[in-house]
Amino acid sequence: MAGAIALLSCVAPAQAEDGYELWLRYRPLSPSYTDELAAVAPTLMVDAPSSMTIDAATGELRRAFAVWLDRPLPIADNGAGLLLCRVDRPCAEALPEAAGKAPALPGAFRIDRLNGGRVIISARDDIGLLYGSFALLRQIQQQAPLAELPQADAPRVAIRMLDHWDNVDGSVERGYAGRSIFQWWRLPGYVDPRLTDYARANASIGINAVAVNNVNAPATFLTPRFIAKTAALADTLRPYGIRVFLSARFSAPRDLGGLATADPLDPDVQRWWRAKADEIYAAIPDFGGFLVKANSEGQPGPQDYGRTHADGANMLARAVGQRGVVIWRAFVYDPDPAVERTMQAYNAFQPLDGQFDANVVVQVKNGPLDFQPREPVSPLFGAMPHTQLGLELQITKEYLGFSTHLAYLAPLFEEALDTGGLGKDGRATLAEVVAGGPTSLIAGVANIGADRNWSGSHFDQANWYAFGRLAWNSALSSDAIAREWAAQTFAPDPPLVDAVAAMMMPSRQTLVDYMTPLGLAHLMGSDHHYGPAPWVDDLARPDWNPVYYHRADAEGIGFDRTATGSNALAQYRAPLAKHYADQRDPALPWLLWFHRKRWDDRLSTGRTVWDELVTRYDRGVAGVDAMAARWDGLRGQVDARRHGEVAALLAVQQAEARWWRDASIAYFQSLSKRPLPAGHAAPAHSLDWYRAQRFPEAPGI
Ligand code: BDP
Repeated sequence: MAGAIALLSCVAPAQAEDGYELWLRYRPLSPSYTDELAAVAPTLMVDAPSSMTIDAATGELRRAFAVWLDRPLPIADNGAGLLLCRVDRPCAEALPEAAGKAPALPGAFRIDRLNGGRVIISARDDIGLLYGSFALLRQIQQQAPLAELPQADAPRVAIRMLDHWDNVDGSVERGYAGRSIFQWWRLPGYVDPRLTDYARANASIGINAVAVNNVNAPATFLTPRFIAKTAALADTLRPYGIRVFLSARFSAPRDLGGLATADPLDPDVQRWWRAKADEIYAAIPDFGGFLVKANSEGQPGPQDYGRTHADGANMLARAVGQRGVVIWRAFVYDPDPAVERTMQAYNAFQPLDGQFDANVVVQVKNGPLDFQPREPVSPLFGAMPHTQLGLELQITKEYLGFSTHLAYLAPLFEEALDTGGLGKDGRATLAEVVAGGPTSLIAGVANIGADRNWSGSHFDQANWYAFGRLAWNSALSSDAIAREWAAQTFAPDPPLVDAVAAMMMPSRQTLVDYMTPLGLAHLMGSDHHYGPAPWVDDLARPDWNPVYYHRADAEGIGFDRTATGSNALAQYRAPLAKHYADQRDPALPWLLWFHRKRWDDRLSTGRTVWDELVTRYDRGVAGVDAMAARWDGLRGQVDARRHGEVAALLAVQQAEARWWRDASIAYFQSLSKRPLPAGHAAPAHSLDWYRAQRFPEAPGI
C-alpha cells in the first residue's frame, strides 16, 4: 500500500499554479546548481539573540532550502554552513572589515562568501538579517552564479509604505483585486493566516509600513474596537519589521469625542488627540502614526476653522510625539476652482514651507493632477526645501485599466524618481529629494485584495514587487526589476525571462498611446474612471470634466500651461520648465499637457497634430496586439493555468484598447473635422454609440 501511494504521488500532477505564492515561489533548481548549493549550505547557523524576526528569517530560509535541497536544512551550532550573523556577536570576528561599519538606515545587510566558501549574511539589526535572507533567496531563485552572491545593500528611504484604501465594510476604494484582506469583522479574534504571507511578501521587497485603512475612512477606525483589531494586525506584521499606521479623520474629536469643534488650536481638541494617541500606543507600542487627508474632496480639516495645514499637522504630530510621524497629504484642491487645478496643491503648500514640525511628512503625489498614465512631476518637489516631503505613488491602476490591462508601472515610477531639476538648489532628482533621513518616505496605494492571486492579475503582482524594490533603492532599473520578478514568478529560464521582460517594458507607453497620448490626461469615464469619456462636460466642478483638460475644439487641442496660459510651468525652476516645454523631443511626452496646438500644426515628427494623435492611438493598439502575440508564443513554457488567465485578460485589453482608440478618435474627429490619415481605419461605431455606454457596476468606487 505504501508503495502504491508513493507511486501515485510521483505521477500526480503538480499543484496548479494560482499565483498565491507571488514571487516567493520556491521550486527545484537545476541539478548542478543544487549540488553546488548543497555544498555551500549544508546547514544553517544563527548567531543572533532570539527574536520573532530571526525566526521569520530562519523560517523562510528553511522553507526555500527544503525545496531546493529536497531535505530539511538543519540548524547547527557550528560547522561550515550558511551563517546568519549579527555584528554585535562573536561571529563578527570572521567577517570582512567593512561589515557593520557604514552608517545606514535600519535594515542594511551584507552577504559575504568567506574564501569562496561559506555564505554569511550579516547585519547590525534583526531586520537586516531578514532582508539579507530574502536577498539571498532572490538570487538563488534566479540561479545566480554562487560567486555573484556577495553584496552589500541598504535602504535609501526610511519609510517604505503601502497605503490600503480599505473600508470598514471590507470594500476597497479603487481596489480591483476583490475585498479587503484585513477581514475587519473577524478581527481581533481571528487573524487570517494569509496575513503572514502578506507580511512575508512585503518584507521580501523591503516594505516596512502599512496604512491599513482608506484615506477617506470614517473615524470608526479610531474607536477602541478598531484599535483592538488594528493591534492584532500589528502583532502579525511586527516580526516582519512592518509598522502599522491609521488614516485619521480630522473631525474625530467631534465624531467620536463629542466635542463641539475639531479646531487644532483648541486645547480640548489637542487633549483629545493626545489621549487617543496614548490609547493607541498602549495597544500598539510601535504604532507608526497617522496618515491624514484633510480639506480635500470634502474631507474635514483645519481650514474648516480658519487654520492652516501646518496647524493641523503639527497638532497631530505633537499628540504622537517622538513615538511616530504624521503623514499629511498634499492632495488638495480648492473648493473654488478659479485657479487652474494642477497649480492648486503648490499654491496651498509652498507658502507653508518650514512651518511643519520635524515629525511631519508632507506626502505629495508624483504628479500635480492625480495618478494619470503620464504626468510631469509635482512642482512641490522643487519648492519646499525646509519640509520633509514624501512621495505617493499609486500601484492600483485606477486610471490605467484596473487589473484588466497589463501595464508594468516601474517605468512610470522610475520616470518620476529620476526627474531632475528639483530640490533646494534645483539640482536634485525627485529620488534624492525624498531619500535620506529617519522620516523619509515613499508610499504606494496598494493593489492588494482577497483575490487568490492578490492583485487581480498575475502581472499586477509585478507592480507591487517593483514598488517595493524601487522604494528600497530607486537606482534599480525597471528592466532589471522586471527580469528578477519574471525569473522568480515564472522560471529562471533566460529566454522566458527575456520574453516576459520584453512584454512588460513597453507596456506602460503602449497604454499611454491608446488612452492619453501626447500629454493628454483625465479622459476617463466619470467616477469609476473606466473607459474613455473625453466628451464629458457636465460635472459639478469644471475641473472634474475631461473637456477641462484636453480643451479640444474646431481649432485645436491641448492645455496652454505656458506664460500665455495658466503658467503652471512657472512653478518649476528654469531647467525643468525648459525640459517640460520642449516641443522638439521626438517622444513628445508633454506636448498637450503644456501647450495648446492647432490641428494642422506640424510637429518635429513631420506629422500634423491631428495625424500624430491618430498615429499614436494606432501605435497603442498595435502594442497590445504585439504583447498578446508574444504571450501566445510562451504557451507551454508557462504553466497552463496562469498562461490561460493572462491570455484571457490580454484579449480583453486588445478589445478595450480598440475601444479607447475608436471612441477617442470619433470624438476628436467630431471637433477637428479632419480626415483620418491614409492607412488608419475609421472607428467601429458612431460617436453616439460610444457616448451611450454605461458601467454603473464598475468596481472600486
Ligand atoms: C483619487 C481617487 C479617490 C481618492 C483620491 C485621493 O479617485 O478615490 O480618494 O484620489 O487620493 O484619484 O484622496
